[in-house]
Amino acid sequence: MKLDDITISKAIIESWSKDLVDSLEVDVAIAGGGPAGLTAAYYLAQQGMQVALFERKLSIGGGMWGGGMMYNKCVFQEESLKILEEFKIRTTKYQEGYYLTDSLETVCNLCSSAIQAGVKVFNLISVEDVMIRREQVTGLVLNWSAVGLANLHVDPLTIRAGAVIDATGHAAEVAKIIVRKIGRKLYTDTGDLVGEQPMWADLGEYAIIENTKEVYPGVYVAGMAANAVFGGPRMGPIFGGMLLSGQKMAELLKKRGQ
Ligand code: 48H
Repeated sequence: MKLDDITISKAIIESWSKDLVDSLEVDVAIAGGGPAGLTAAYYLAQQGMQVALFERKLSIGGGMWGGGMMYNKCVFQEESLKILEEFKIRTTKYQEGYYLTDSLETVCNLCSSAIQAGVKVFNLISVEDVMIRREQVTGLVLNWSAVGLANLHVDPLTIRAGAVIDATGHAAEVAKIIVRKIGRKLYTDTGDLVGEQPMWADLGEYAIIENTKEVYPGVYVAGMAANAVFGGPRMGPIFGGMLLSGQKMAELLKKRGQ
């Protein structure tokens, strides 16, 4: 059969546009496609929620690809093994309590599981603002990452969401936008981002689970963003906390009836 170039273009444009139109009103919108965002997205979709995830970069996976200092291995603790099993990520035991994965396999499995569970992943799109109604975040404001990179003056588009997850990693970008736009009104001691603390893997990994919670009406923080907002230590290349944080987020939103 002869192939028509225009049919190929039409197929892409029509199906991608339909995905975005279908995601204009979702149960949960996630900013950031690192391990925490992908894990939360997967479990939320498994619970039957409509989930859209927006990732600034071309590739999803955030800081996971490079393992520790570009050695592409990730360390996980005992508590996260069940989640790794759920994603069919293979582990090898290093010593009691320490498990290793191939970071590339880890990212690929997280991503394919999330998409196959029904999550719509939009890469190359940045969250640049939030929509707020009566002191509640009700959606995200989006633009092409390329627009920001080229410093072009192009207005964004908006989607509505029952809940928003800030899974933007160390930068905690959604929380920062809220403080910049409406002042220090976060659910932290200061109302502002408390800031990430120095390296301490043991404390950081447990703090992150504790810090995975609502940070402003309608906005929840997961993964590294949770420690940046509520003030927990960083933990280096151990990733169990990120997956456990994503899983906890899905449980929280289930309880909230989102
Ligand atoms: C769209 C955005 C925006 C935006 C950022 O950094 P991540 O991997 O985040 P987590 O929390 O899932 O995982 C953290 C982990 O990778 C890590 O950094 C660890 C464990 N560090 C410990 C240490 O000591 O350093 O992923 C966040 C993703 C990235 O892909 C960003 O590109 C993306 O969010 N992102 N996407 N709109 N405004 N901001």
